[in-house]
Amino acid sequence: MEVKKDSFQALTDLLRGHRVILQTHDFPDPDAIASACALKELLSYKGIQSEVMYFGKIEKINIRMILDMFDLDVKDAKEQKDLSESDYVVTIDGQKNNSNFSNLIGTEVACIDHHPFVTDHEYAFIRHEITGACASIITHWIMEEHMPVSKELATLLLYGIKMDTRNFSAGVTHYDITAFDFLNGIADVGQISHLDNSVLELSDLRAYGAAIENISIYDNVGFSYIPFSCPDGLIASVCEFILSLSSVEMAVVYAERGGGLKFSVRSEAPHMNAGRMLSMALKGIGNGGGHMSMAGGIVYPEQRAVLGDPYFMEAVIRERILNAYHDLNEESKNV
Ligand SMILES: [Mn+2]
Repeated sequence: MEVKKDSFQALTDLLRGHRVILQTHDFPDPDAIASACALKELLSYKGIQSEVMYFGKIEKINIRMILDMFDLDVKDAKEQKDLSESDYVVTIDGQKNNSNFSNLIGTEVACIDHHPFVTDHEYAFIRHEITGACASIITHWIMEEHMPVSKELATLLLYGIKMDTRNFSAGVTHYDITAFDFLNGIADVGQISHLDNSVLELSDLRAYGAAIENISIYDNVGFSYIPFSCPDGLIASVCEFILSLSSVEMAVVYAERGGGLKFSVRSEAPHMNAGRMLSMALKGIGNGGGHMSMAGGIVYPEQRAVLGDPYFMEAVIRERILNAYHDLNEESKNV
């Protein structure tokens, strides 16, 4: 019988006898982790050992939870000292040379992905399916190979699919649904809902608390200052939280950052370009930019003095933001 070029058997034929590294995209999300760790198990079922690696950080609480809950062994690629060009690298949930894919020492021989092709790297093996989640591809292989699936593995894969399809509402295909149907009978629903309900850490509440304490609203713009340093993702979540207030059309949250300030903006105001607004507001004291509905920016420590007396800092920032906001509003009326 002829072996299909993108079949699981073609992949095992390629990898057998080599050191195999499964590399996810940088800052891996649940789908990337689930796909790589499930593939590791499936390869091991066929007698091939492999290691899962990533670049970037694992910051989000739900990802640290799945690593713990399912006792997963994923390695920070930066800390690996024994990599060699002869290692076989499988890129999973992403592609070599893409901006979210740092280069690992080794030879990229295979790619398993569900994103559109963005680079022209020549792989010896490609399994590509435009579908909601990469975890669906691995699930179908598991079904085809009749590998016994533990409750833990099914839960992990199901969670990956659920997260990448935003709860089966974005980019879902029949292929995802058949994978889901298979996993659903085995997975632990309680663990899935525990993960769904665990997006905040106790320490995050300090940032929310400070932001709520300091919130002020002027002309539908909500402002808040967090007087200590916190990760970008947390500042952005606090900003989205403030935008969810019914009286707020644009939210501006900034936090201390190494002597300077870190900004996050979210806007649902029609015709208001958040990126342009922040870039105008921070002109001369830092940098800002982004998209229509979201933006980020920074005020450098050496320019902080321009903001004047720390006591008035919040008022000065508010004035700069509101001026930019009104200028852009006027501009949009005149076109
Ligand atoms: Mn994915």
